[in-house]
Amino acid sequence: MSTPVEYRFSFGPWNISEGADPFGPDVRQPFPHEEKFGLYRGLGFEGIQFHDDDVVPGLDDLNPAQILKQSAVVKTILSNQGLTPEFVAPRLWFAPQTVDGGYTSNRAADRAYAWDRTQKCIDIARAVGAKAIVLWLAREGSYIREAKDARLAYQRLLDTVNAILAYDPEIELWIEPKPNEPTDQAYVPTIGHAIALAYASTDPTRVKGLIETAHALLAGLDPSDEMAFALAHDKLASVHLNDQNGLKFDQDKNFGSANLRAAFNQVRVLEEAGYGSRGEFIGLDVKTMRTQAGSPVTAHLTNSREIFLWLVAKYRSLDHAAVAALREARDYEALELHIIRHLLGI
Ligand code: XUL
Ligand code: MN
Repeated sequence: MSTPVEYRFSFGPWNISEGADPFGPDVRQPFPHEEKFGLYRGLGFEGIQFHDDDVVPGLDDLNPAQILKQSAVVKTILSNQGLTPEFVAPRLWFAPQTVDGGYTSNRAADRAYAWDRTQKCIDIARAVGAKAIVLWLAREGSYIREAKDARLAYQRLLDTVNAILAYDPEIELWIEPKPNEPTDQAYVPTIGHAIALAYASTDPTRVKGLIETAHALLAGLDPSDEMAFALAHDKLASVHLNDQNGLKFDQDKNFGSANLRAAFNQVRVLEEAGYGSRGEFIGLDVKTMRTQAGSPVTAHLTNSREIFLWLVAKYRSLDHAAVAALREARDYEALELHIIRHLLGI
């Protein structure tokens, strides 16, 4: 057996939120990003995930020198706090130019905006010392199928991937698939789609995936199998562990809170593959309940981290020989009971 992985955890500043939802306003006081950076280590997290404008607010109106100056300020804060910037993601779903997507918009001016913003995001990633950008392709999809030429859209996405690889010879590109929300149907709904783009690209070694539990569930797939698929291709660069109670809006519930056994299986697959042994982070993309009072509210982050570690302990204390024997005997009824018993601690 290889040495057990000592996990490193990450989250993004958006995971400490003011609690607005589509039906109501903020319910908690805003908590400034710079003060959030000071909370990470105390909460047990050492990786920080960014959107480009988390690092450089208002970047659309800034010139390259101003962008680099602000990135340097954040880099210094991170090094003073002992934090590692895991990735920077271009926020391509907020600006008026992105109402119909960026890279796949039907309008050339919108596509130009998306590419300009992506270059800025890569510059920011390099300036803060992150080795990757993440593409959550929020609006790269359609509300109705007739709106766009889907085949052309895939070509445009591949052209973008290749342009990113050409723009910077070292940056990695991690695609975070999601099947819907905010669009009706996204063009990269699963990790299979993301990995196909990686292999079709000019440098497959630098194109990888980030799998979010809730997104896989929204696609009707098992998150642990999605993770196993990416791991089999050595393309699981990061995860957004959380949970989701059935097919509804993207809930970002605490890891393991809706389906403990599915969470256990994600942990099992990660453990079996040695995920984390090359410094990969356990990212937690969790949202607190809107009912939660206080500012800042961080219990959802520490709770999800703790649940993850409890499940790691559960996996490590499993009778692996018994599991192997039951697999060999093809006695899956007994195997299921063995797992449930173990999870219940009976
Ligand atoms: C959206 C989502 C985002 C990405 C980062 O559903 O998960 O938080 O993880 O942009
Ligand atoms: Mn996510």
